[in-house]
Amino acid sequence: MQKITVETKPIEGQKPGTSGLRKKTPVFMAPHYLENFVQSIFNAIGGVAGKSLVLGGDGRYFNDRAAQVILRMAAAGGAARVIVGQNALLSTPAASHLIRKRGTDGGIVLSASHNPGGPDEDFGVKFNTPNGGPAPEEVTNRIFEATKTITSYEIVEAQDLDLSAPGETMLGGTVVEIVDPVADYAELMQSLFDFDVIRRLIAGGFTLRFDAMHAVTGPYARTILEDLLGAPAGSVINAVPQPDFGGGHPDPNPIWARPLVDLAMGPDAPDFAAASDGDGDRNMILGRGIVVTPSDSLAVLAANATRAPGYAAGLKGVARSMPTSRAVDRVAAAAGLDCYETPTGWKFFGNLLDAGRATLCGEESAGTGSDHVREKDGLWAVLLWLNILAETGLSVAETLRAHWAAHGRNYYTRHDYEAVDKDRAKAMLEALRGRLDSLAGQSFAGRKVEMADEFSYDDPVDGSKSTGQGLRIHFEGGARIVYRLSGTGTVGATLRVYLEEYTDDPARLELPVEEVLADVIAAADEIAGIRDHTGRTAPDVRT
Ligand code: VG1
Ligand code: CO
Repeated sequence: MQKITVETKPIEGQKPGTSGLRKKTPVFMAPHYLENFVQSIFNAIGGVAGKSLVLGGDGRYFNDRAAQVILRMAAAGGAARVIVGQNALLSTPAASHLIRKRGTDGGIVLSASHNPGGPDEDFGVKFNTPNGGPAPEEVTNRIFEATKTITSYEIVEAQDLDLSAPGETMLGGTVVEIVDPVADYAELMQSLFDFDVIRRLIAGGFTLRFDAMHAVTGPYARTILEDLLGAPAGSVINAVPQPDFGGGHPDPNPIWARPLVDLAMGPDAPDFAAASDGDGDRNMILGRGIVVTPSDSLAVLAANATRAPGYAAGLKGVARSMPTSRAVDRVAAAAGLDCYETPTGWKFFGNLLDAGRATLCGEESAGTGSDHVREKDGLWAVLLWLNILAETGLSVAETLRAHWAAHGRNYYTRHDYEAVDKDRAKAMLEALRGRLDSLAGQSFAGRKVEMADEFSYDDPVDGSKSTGQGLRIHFEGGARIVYRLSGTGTVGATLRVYLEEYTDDPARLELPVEEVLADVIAAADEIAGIRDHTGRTAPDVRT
């Protein structure tokens, strides 16, 4: 087999964001773009000679082509083994599990997650380290540095491999092991949850609907929910992964999963409904007539996790990203658990999980997970919910009401302003940053600011520091606003404004979210001048 060295030049902008490198698909398909980035990953980890890797993706357009290129490059680099999902498919949590289970030197996940897919949409490449988690900043910085100095990459000349059936094949000196993407993951789930009790719940007439959104969780959900747990055929919808996710955004939120939300709110609502995203790490949870806010979901799971066998021994601690509502903090305080606050992005949970300081982690962006892998995990959250409901016999709505009655309610919403002009978005935050120190004591929309700052994080495990992680305004009485720019978008800037208000007044636990947060929303615009700076009068997405 012929190995060739291709001369190349650094390509600008190959800086991994919140979760890997994401760009428009044509950018990734341009000559040398993918190859430069992959070679830079290899260079940043000291080459792949003699190493083993996991490889798979969410099935979006270019997933199959990119996987073949990466296999040829791994072979050229002398990799000992690449474990690749059948048809180059692996959900993000399944990839994380395989890396850990097989003790590989890391893995590459091809996904732009909840971003749309297709020839003119988005593609992404993410490197995960041997602990199974997204590369921490120290590694992504090294990858980025490598992209700036690259002069050549290595690749073997070979025909495409047939990845359509499990088995082993050789590519040069590299063993390519094609695995069923679902099997190991389904086994892991059965080790954590009481499948018998969930099976009995379903057999007893409990109805559920899971929307795979034409993305990677389809095969996983079919196997686990329908085949293993006995949900009737058709309980999993949009279950066949499509390269363009059926033309939508595989984003489990009330905008993009509208039909599922309408179903849950309508007369034919199932007892339980859920959806996941492109790569299977996010989740949306709904009950009859109710949408569970992701921050509340994390809190409910933390409060009830010990009902599932995998967590019966108790939690070591919990962690949430800074913009996530503080509902889980109240659970932790009540249970005497440590609660950590990290920057946005799952990579910041890795050290806490590895060090045994946290068992459950979550983000407001529909991400929840535990120490079973080092990624957030959509189906895991669904199964933990089902295990809890099966044990308590309560409905989703009853579970939430009981939770609010016990801990109070953190009303929460996020407003996203998408594809804003980058310079204007940055100017807005820069202006606000300059005024942060003067805000305490001032009132906006009738709310008095108690404290304002910019979040930075000192990792308690390795001492690394991450600065510039979001501007925070705390109000007297417990309300909070956070402003930050997204690190996963591919067009302009996305401004995220996170809004929160707390109450434990029993008469105020079931009010419309927008009503409770009306002042806080008005204050967010008054303080930052969102309209003036961005020219936008309303957010594009409210979650
Ligand atoms: C977003 C979310 C963040 C999440 C990240 C990756 O990042 O806010 O919580 O970890 O996406 O999730 P940002 O920088 O756009 O706010 V996924 O499912 O897109 O890998
Ligand atoms: Co995702």
